[in-house]
Amino acid sequence: GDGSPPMPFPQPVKVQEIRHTKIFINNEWHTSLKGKTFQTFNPATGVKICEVEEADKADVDKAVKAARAASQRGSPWRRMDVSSRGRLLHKLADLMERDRALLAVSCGYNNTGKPFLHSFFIDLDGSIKTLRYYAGWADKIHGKTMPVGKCLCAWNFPLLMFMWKVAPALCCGNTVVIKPAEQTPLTALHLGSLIKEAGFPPGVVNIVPGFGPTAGAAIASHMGIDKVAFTGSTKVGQLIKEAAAKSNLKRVTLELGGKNPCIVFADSDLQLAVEETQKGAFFNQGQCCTAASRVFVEEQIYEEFVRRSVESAKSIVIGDPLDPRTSHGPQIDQKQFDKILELIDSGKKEGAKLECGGVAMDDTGLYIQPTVFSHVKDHMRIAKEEIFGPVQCIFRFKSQQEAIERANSTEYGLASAVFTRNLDRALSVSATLETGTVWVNCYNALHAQAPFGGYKMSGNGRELGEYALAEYSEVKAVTIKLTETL
Ligand code: TXE
Repeated sequence: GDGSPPMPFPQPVKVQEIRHTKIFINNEWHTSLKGKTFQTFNPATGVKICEVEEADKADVDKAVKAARAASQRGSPWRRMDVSSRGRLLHKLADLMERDRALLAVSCGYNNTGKPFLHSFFIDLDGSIKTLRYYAGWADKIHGKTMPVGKCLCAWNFPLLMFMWKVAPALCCGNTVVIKPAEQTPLTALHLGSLIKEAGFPPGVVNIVPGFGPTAGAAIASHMGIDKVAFTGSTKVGQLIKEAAAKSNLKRVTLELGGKNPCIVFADSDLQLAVEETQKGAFFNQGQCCTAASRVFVEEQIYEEFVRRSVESAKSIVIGDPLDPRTSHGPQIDQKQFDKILELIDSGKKEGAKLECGGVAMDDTGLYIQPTVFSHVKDHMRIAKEEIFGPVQCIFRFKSQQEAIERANSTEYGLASAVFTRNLDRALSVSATLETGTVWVNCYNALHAQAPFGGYKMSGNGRELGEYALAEYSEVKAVTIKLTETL
C-alpha cells in the first residue's frame, strides 16, 4: 500500500436483546388489543428471533386516532414552524448515523438475511440521505394543507421503504401510520424508538406490525386515512386500490413489481455491461423490484457476454451475512424460496440453457446459488414472471428496433437500462423505453433527488425527489376578491 493505515471497516455489532417488539402509538409501546403475537425469523439460520405484538383492525383504529389527533389544529406538530420540522428530520438522521452498525445488523442479518456491508453502505446510506434531502425541503414548501398519510411496506428493503415514504410525508407536515411487512417488523420498530428520541410529538409516527389481510386491509379501507403508499406485489396493489375506491377514495401510490429489461449493444464497454447487469440481477439476492431480470444482448457479442457473466456469477461469495466477505445471503422466507426454485425448474423444462447455479445451497438457511440462463425465449415463464430471486436471464437480439419492442412487451414498466458507447443511441432508445427509470451504462443508480416509480402495472405515482412532495400534499386555491383596485 501507500503506507497509510487501512480504512477502518465497519463491524457488525452484537445485538444483545431485541428491545422493541410492540406496537408503536403516540410514542409509547402497546400490546395488541386482541392479545396476539407473531414470530419473526432469521432467514440465514431459520432460527426464531422473537415474538412481535400483532396489530389487527382495532389497533389500526387506535393508531389512526393518534395520527389524527397529532395533526389537529393547535397540536404541537401543526404549530411547529417548518424549520423545526426540518431539524427533527435531521435529528432522526443523526440518530440513525449513531446507531448505524446496529441498524445494519437489525435491518440486514436479523430480519432479511442481507449481507451486513450491503445494509451498512446501501440501505443505511440511502435512508439517511433520503431523510436529509427531505429535511432540506421542509421549509421550502408553501401554502398547502395537510392530509394524514399511511404506508404499507415490503420486506426487501425494510429501512429504505420506510424512509422513502415517511421522510416526504413528514416533510410536508403529515402524520403517519406504518405497517411493516410481516417478515421484517423489527427494523421499523427500532426506528420508532429513534423517532421518540429525536423528539417528534406523540402520534406523528405510529407503527403497527401485522399481516396484510388483517392490519393491511384495515388500512386500505379506513375512512380516517387520506393517502396510502404501498410497496409490494401487483396483485395486492390492485386490492389496495379497490379498497381505497370502495371506502373514502383515499389517494393511493403504488410501487409494484417489474420485469426490467437491459439492452446491451455490441458497441458497449463489454466488461462494464457484464458487471452492471449482473449486479442488477443478483443484488439483494435478486429481491429487488428493479432486478435486471431480462438482459437483451446483441448477437455479435452474445457468446462472450454469456461466458463472462457465468464466470462472474461463479465467483460470488455466498455465506453468513455477518461475514464482511459475503456478498450473497439467503432468500427471505420459505414461500419465496420455493417460488424461485419452481420458476428455475420451469426455465429448464421450457428449454432455456442453465449455465450455472439453479439449485439451493444446502439444507440450512434459504440460500439459492446465483443462477444464469442463456438462450431464453420471450414466451417462457422466466421471461415473463417476476422471479424475485438470483436468476439472470440472457436473451439474444439482432436489431435495435427488435430489442426495443421486446423490452417493452411486458405488463410491467419500472426500470430499464441501455449499454452503449453511442450517446445518440442511448438517448433515442431511452426515450422509447416504457419505464419510469432508464439507466445508461449503469444500474440501480437510485438517488433521493431523482423520482422513482413505474409505468403500466409497475405502479402509480412517484417516490423520491420533488415529485414525491406532490403525493403527500393537497393543493388549495384560495382566491381573494379585493374591494379596492388601484
Ligand atoms: O408480497 P405482498 P409477498 C413481489 C415479488 C414477490 C411477490 C410476493 O414478486 O415474489 O411480490 O411477495 C401487505 N391488504 N414483491 O407475498 O403479498 C403485506 O402484509 C393490504 C415485489 O411478500 O404484496 C406486506 O406488507 N396489505 C415488491 C405487503 O403487502 C396487504 C416487494 C407486501 O406483500 C394485503 C415485495 C392486503 N390484502 C414483493 N395483503 C417490490 N415492489 O419490491 C398483503 N399485504
